[in-house]
Amino acid sequence: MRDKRPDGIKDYTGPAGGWGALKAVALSLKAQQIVQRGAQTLLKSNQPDGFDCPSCAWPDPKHSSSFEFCENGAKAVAWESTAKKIGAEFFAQHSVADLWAKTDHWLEGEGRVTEPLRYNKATDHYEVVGWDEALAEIGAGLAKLDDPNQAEFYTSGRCSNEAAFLLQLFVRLYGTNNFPDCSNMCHEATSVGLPKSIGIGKGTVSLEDFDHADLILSIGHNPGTNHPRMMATLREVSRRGGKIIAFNPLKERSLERFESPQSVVEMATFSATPIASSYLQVKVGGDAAALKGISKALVALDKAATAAGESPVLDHAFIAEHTTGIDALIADLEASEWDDIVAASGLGRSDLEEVARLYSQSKATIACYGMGITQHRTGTSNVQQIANLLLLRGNIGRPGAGICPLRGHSNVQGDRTVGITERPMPMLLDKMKEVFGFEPPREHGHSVVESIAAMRDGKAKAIMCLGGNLAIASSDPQACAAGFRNMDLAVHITTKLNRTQLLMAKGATYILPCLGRTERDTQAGGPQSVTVEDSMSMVHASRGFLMPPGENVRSEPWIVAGIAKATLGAKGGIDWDGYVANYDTIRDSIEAVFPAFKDYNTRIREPGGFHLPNAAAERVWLTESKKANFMVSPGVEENETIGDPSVMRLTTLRSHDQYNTTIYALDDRYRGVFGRRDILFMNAKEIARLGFAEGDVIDVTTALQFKRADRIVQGLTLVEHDLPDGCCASYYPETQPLIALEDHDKQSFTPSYKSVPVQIHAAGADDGAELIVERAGVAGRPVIAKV
Ligand SMILES: Nc1nc2c(c(=O)[nH]1)N[C@H]1C(S)=C(S)[C@@H](COP(=O)(O)OP(=O)(O)OC[C@H]3O[C@@H](n4cnc5c(=O)[nH]c(N)nc54)[C@H](O)[C@@H]3O)O[C@H]1N2
Ligand SMILES: Nc1nc2c(c(=O)[nH]1)N[C@H]1C(S)=C(S)[C@@H](COP(=O)(O)OP(=O)(O)OC[C@H]3O[C@@H](n4cnc5c(=O)[nH]c(N)nc54)[C@H](O)[C@@H]3O)O[C@H]1N2
Ligand SMILES: [Mo]
Repeated sequence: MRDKRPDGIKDYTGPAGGWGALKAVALSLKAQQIVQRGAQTLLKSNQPDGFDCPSCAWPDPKHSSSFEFCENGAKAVAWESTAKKIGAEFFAQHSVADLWAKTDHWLEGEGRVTEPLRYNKATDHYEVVGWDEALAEIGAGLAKLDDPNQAEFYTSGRCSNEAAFLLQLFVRLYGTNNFPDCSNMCHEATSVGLPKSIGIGKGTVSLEDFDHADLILSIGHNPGTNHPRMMATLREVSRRGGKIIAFNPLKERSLERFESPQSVVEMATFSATPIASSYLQVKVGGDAAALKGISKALVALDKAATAAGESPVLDHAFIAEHTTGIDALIADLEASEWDDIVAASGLGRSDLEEVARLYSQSKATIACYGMGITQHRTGTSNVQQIANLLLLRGNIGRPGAGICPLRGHSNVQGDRTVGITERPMPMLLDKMKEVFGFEPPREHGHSVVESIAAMRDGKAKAIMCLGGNLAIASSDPQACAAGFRNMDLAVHITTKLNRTQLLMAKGATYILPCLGRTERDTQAGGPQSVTVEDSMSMVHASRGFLMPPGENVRSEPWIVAGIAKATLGAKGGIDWDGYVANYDTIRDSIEAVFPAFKDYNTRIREPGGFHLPNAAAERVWLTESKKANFMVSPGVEENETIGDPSVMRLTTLRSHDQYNTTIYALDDRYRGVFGRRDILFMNAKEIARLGFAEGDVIDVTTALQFKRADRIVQGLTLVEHDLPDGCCASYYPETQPLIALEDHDKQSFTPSYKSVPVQIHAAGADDGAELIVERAGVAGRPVIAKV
């Protein structure tokens, strides 16, 4: 332990979870002034008759009798059901210039937006506008574009199946497939990679499979923070002797030790359950090499076993019956040199061989992964290599085994299922045509990266955002700011105020306030429920019960239908009012387009909902070859060879107190950071090698291919953290300006948020550049990014 650390930095020695988690829940309820109401709300989260927690997409245990909530779910619920509100008075008081100078944390922290707003350039204020007027103007603005492909329709994955389905119907009838969505920045590598490997772009496991697995590979995700309810599952696996192997450049505390807030014994005795049995600190961006090393070692074990007359290690019968491409895969593995694998992964050969050995002994393995795998230039092939490893031992489509991508937003998977995609399958469009009698556009639309480029380059004229904080969540806020300011029309459907809504279009900008999951949604046909799909393809109903924050706040389906009507008039003959009056009718249409939703309205009324069919889990492969395919990706390096020892690889992380761009508070308890976010983590040896000391204030610039004068973030403080050599880490979104829009996975367009080549410099003078991302930290200077 060091004696003197920078302000707000401590050595955190406890487990994840435990009393700290319960204390954090109490504090977040207090901060939102809802101690009474908050506790009542939490008891309703993830219950059969309650609302779906808006935080993560981890499924709920089927027979949950006690309440299922977690620290970060509690923070999300508290943040949404806050007693704080911003309406006419707030916006009269604060000009946009005034709001721009506030931190992102402050903007959202002011509370729920309660009135529809229109920006007035003359006064530089948002002003209250009536719904009818706003909708009519937005409709006219969209209707007058020369080409529907000049409009972009962004969705963030919190919206319900019902809102998402109405949006895709409206937008396709309007005439474009421009559906950038948060998935494009998240699990797109899964959506693109897995269909080629196993014929479906989703995970194949159910929660019950975890009861039967004896090995969990946990790759590039941080469940203690981002999927805390998963910790109960991992804890059970560990307690019954299952092995968990973690691959992560950071030693995440929850993967080391976890104290269950729901275990009376652990809480009373301050004991904790060890989680990972092995922890491999892979280099940032080193997973491709690590996965190849494990597969290579596995093939070698198989050869040795066969030679010795022992039972084989690969599942040859499965491979022969169910797969293609094994020979090419083995040839590539044999051609991959151990020296290259070791150098690129940062892991020892013997460590990778040991993983292969443990894997060869496992009867049923699940591989879980998150953003540490997908947000790379090789995101798609990283995902496919995980599938390869599982297929080698037949670990897909049998109990206790499978692939488990940990989805992000609570309904990001559902939004995709019901048609939010810029690259629709012909089958979906044919069905839309059959059910609604119009010819939908066939041309592929824009993903996030493509939309931002179109906005920046003047090809797009209008953007509508159903939730999210696109300009800050995306890479390249420089391009995003230029793009949003270039618009003739920008519309934000939102619960809270955020930075993207302060990038004023050169034409008109609107903010439309919507209900959250926790709130009562009453329409002409009575109280309504919505539906969502979790990470494991379970669809269930969600019904809020709190009073809406204001009488002018509307549901997302209501707003989307309103804009559709105002834009399209009678075109298409859709009964938008009927849909809004009774969401059962939306679900009937979803069922008509997607047969998997058979008896939708009946089945969501059963407690726990229903499971969507998953062909790969039944070993039916919906690929062109009708088999599962081993996908070969040559080489082991995902980035250009660095060569220059001053270039470090930066990965961008979520703290324990944030939800994507929403910053609940400035602490990151498990990593020992309190009251600040203006930090660059690096190991002590590397800090010294680069000629610095812990606590030094530095500037970071983008290196190599995407270097540019304005790709700089100033004023971060160096903090020692156990990371592999050559790697550093910072918080997302503070270092967003370092990531070029063009730096993404070629196949899926997922930005390379987790592997940015950077250089570190002694802090230069703050040149007063315009501030776009979080001004964070009690100590040190504000983080400055030039825009
Ligand atoms: N409380 C809370 N819950 C959330 C969210 C939130 O912000 N807050 N966000 C939601 C969303 S949208 C998503 S997508 C998920 C995200 O959940 P995660 O996938 O867990 O997301 P991250 O925090 O980005 O970090 C992933 C982990 O990858 C590791 N990592 C970084 N680079 C690499 C690498 O190159 N290789 C490997 N193997 N690991 C690496 C990091 O150290 C970190 O532990 O969580 C969802 N749930
Ligand atoms: N550097 C870096 N960048 C990243 C990532 C990373 O790991 N590193 N992760 C990426 C990932 S995985 C994702 S998913 C994206 C997230 O990108 P987004 O989904 O765009 O971002 P969020 O921060 O989740 O959006 C928060 C905003 O959503 C609005 N909101 C909240 N609840 C509701 C609701 O119920 N309805 C509506 N209409 N609005 C609501 C609020 O205004 C809030 O400000 O960011 C990506 N960006
Ligand atoms: Mo995400």
